[in-house]
Amino acid sequence: MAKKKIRVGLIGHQFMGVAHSNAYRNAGMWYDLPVEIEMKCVCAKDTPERLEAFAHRYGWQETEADWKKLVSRDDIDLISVATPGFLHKEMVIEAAKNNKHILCEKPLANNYADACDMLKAVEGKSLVHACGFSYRFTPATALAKKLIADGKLGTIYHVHARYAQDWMVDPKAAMVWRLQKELAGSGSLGDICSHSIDMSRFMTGAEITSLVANCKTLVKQRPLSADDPDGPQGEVTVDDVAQVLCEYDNGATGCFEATRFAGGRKNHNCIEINGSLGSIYWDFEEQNYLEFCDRTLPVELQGFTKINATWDGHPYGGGPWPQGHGIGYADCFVLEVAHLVTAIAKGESFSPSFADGVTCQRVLEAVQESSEQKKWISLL
Ligand code: SOE
Repeated sequence: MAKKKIRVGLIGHQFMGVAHSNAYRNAGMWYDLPVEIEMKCVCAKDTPERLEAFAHRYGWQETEADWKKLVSRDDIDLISVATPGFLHKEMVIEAAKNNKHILCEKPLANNYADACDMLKAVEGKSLVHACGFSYRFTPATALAKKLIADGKLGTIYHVHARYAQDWMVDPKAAMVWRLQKELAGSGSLGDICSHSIDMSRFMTGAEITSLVANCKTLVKQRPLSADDPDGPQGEVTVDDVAQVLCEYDNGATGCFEATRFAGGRKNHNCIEINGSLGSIYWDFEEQNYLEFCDRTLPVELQGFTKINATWDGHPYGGGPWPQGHGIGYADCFVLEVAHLVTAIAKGESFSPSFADGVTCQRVLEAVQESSEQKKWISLL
């Protein structure tokens, strides 16, 4: 029997637009889904020729220049929002009004109030909403969550996460939208610390209750054009680095750093969690592996064991490839989309949802507040 179709509309065709396109194109090939994904239409601000070329290359049937027309089409069920943060709110609210299921990239919004409005727009409607914390969908992070839920780490004492990149370390690197507050909301904080905050919530199930933070812009002026590094300069209005100390509702303490100034670090998204019975460590750059120290073993056998989380028996074991063959960055999005369309088909909710996006956004806002006021902020 022919499968029911989920017809998708994508807004945005840059980095995340590509990641989403690849996921919609391949999810049904790698996973046995209860629905068929139809890549109906892509919308982005570009010349018609370039948008056509994108659609052709990534498998979209049609193009549309006006996102309002896209989200109100009757022949589209799911809208993917893969645009800069300042556009999320209006697009999501309009899509919700038109009863579309929605996948919105992270951070959910540029501020907490907007994120709350977006959640309100989808609440009470029979639509599935998803916030794109894609790193949740890796075998090793799923295994870490399972070990913690199974009590293998015992009482959780510490979360220590660092998300370090280096694409802004050159002071002559040019201005981009991610460095402008009105477009991006914040810098490293919203762009990458949001992933770490969400990961700590995902793995531990604990919520941040208070925090103190320091956010800093390290290079305040940047060339407006990459072709003219000594030409006209623009002001960087977001943080280059965000550092946070926090407390969790399970009694644990946390420590986060997010930076784009860590020379040699390209996508060093790592997290260590220490408990009374053991510890885990994960680094996205070795994403198929989870390091686990089991303190219940005889002391001479203790230490971090590097577990390949793509073997059978692990949360995503028995996936499309034989065990041990590993998966990559694009696969996180494929798994995210596979879970999302399955949830839509079954009428179930999806996690991470807009509610997760809102919780993360509240933490991000408290970080900014703490850094500005130089004091601890309570989230209770
Ligand atoms: C850029 O810093 C970026 O692409 C983020 O926006 C993504 O969320 C992260 O996964 C990789 O880095």
